[in-house]
Amino acid sequence: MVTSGNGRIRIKLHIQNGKEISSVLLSILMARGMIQFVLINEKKNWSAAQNFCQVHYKDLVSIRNKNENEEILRNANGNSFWIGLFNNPWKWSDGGNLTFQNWDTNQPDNFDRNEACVEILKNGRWNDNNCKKHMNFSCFNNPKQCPFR
Ligand SMILES: [Ca+2]
Repeated sequence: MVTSGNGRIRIKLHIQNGKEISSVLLSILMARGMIQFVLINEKKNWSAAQNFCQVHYKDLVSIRNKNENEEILRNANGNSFWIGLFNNPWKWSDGGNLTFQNWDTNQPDNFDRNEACVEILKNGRWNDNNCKKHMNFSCFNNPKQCPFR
């Protein structure tokens, strides 16, 4: 579903298969800088999600401020999903600086010393989790490449 508002295009799209025509359309829109974030409704472990985003988009999503945190949450369907934050010390998959953090209460806890990847919960807060866990994830394009800003 594509809706426009405030001169921007928001997309809420459920991709069951990355090869569907819908994801091609999405790639074009993202390449043109018309949208920034997309939630992939396909469950993968963190590394597979990272790879998928790097192949089909730019990378797993980075969140640099509160506005971006809310923006990507808006498309989330009330489910938690992987974001591009990993390892300790924490860093973003796209190499960006960690300028904003939004951990949930008592997180990150590195539970069982086995949590090196980060999900965003439905309340918008972050939790470190086991990288092997399969869940939805969010990819983004590079705003610097956006010709319309
Ligand atoms: Ca945790």
